[in-house]
Amino acid sequence: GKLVIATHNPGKLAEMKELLAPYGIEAVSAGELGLDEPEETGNDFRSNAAIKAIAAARATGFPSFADDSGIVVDALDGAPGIYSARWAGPTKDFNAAMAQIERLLQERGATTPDKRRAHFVSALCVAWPDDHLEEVEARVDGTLAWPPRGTAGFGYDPMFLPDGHSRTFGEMESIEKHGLPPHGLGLSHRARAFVKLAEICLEPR
Ligand code: ITT
Repeated sequence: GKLVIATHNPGKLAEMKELLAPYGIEAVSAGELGLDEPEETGNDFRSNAAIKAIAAARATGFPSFADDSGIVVDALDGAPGIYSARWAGPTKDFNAAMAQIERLLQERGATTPDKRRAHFVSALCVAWPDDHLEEVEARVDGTLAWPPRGTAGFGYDPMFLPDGHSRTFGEMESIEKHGLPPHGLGLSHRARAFVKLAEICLEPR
């Protein structure tokens, strides 16, 4: 059947399409459909994912899949968290957003890896037109590198060094960031959440 991917973020959309590829689902994005972006008024990742998925399902009459995600920095009391996109401003300048994180870390004397802990969170929600919902959430832990490394991925990827790896997400091919075979199963927050969602409501074919 048809599925709407309720995102306007091209980096996310590319990853969601790759994760959905083995399921033979025909997906079309909210951006391609020209859907309005609902205001993300929730206080957590889960509620913002639900807001986006429900809005797209109601607008289109098709099941709709949304991700709300962000980077949570321990030394910054969890910032930017659900405000990760907003920290990049209207011009979506993630180099500036990463530099801002680094400036705040330096101010707090966070120079050693143990003081530079962070994790990405992804909340995924599928909403059906009858308002049925499935929701999952997952995270990946790591440390923040400086200067940023690599040009792959999007957002804060060049700064994020996942535990157990020597390269940042910005230095990984998407298949390795996802943790798809032969690299294991589920590395990124989004891939891990997707694995949980697939167990609930997707059948490979
Ligand atoms: P949509 O709401 O249209 O999906 P958005 O970019 O506004 O797009 P979010 O509100 O969920 O989405 O913001 C998430 C931000 O967190 C995103 O813009 C990135 O900067 C960051 N982020 C999330 N996942 C990431 C990843 O895998 N790698 C790097 N940065 C990520």
